[in-house]
Amino acid sequence: MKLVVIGLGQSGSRIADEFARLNNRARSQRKIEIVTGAFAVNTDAADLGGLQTIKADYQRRVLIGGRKTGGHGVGKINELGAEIAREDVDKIVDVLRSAPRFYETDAFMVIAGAAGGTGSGAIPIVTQHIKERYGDKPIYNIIVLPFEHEEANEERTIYNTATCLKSVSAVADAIFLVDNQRYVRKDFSLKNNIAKINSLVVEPFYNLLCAGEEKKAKHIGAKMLDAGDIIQTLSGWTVIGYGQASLPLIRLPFWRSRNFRKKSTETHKGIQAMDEALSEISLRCNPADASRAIYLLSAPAKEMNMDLVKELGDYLRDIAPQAIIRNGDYPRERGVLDVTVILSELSDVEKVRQYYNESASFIREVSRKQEQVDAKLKGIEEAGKDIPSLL
Ligand SMILES: Nc1nc2c(ncn2[C@@H]2O[C@H](COP(=O)(O)OP(=O)(O)OP(=O)(O)O)[C@@H](O)[C@H]2O)c(=O)[nH]1
Ligand SMILES: [Mg+2]
Repeated sequence: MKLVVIGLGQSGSRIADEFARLNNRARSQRKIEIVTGAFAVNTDAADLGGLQTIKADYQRRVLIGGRKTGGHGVGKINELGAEIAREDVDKIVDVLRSAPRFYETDAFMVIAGAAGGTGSGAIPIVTQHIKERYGDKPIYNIIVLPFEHEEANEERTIYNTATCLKSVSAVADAIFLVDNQRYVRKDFSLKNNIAKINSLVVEPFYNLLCAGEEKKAKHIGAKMLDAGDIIQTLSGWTVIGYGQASLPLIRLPFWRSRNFRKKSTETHKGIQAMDEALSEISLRCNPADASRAIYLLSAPAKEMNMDLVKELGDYLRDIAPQAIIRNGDYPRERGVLDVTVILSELSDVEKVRQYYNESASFIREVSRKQEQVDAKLKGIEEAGKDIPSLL
């Protein structure tokens, strides 16, 4: 599957840059392309300058709102991010066609952090306009949710996140939710290592996008997972996870026999990888709420068999009984067996509901404070009403 990737704001741009790097890896390791064009859009010139892989020309790194922000961002005011995006959206949508293999694109992926200003405000606008212009292709979002400490310390965090989520849910075909906090659960030092988080965010997409682009028979599984399967799966609120289990690289001769012990070891490893994919999923949710799901098993051809694929399907069916489940196998890699899982069309996402609820009380609080300020201002105006003005 081939994507045009567009990152908005700082986190969006950096993750788009990571997708560009993923494509370089696919090209050099596997001789295939999974990204037909990678673009970064920001109101902040310095952040655009800090990217590494997206080409450093004005058609790939697009500065918007220069006149309004002087190239310094919108300081977390996502209404301003949306306004600037509305003014410059034609520039953004037009530039996408400059991707050299644009016509091979299967879908668009637009990425932003929900808690900031530029990306959070721009993503619904850009998504909507891409949809209007290139309506024949699906358009997906990746929305990065803030760290807990940001929710606790910055008033606008929850409000920006809620308004961003509500707006994209009306326009995107599917929304991948990625919770920054999930990535610091096991390793708190990651809080200060955003680059590592970004590489963990995009890693699950590698095999998923590559599998359907393989041309060599030895890398095509019994059930190849292609763009069609992914497009059929993706809808509404979506999460993605990835897990792996290492396999012994050197086999002792008795391992070769297809005995019962080997099979159960493979199954065990497969389940272990799927368990990891589910527990490391990009946002905590209840798999039973998924109406669609997909899993991809990737392993050396020798390690793969239909029993294992079926076992994994049964396992996923148990925890997501409502879901239509699609699957694929991808003969690749050495020494590891890995599983990618997507749960989609989630009918409930507790975290999204929380943002909406908390934001509603924030809005009430803001208007109460504003009324107090207005009343005080009235008082001071009243006191000065008989003073002549020099204007
Ligand atoms: N995963 C990840 N999160 C990031 C990154 N950069 C910022 N964030 C998070 O994104 C949110 C802030 O959004 P940004 O993308 O920095 O904001 P912006 O879109 O550039 O908007 P302004 O700077 O306000 O104009 C916060 O929750 C950050 O923790 C990144 O590179 N990766
Ligand atoms: Mg910024």
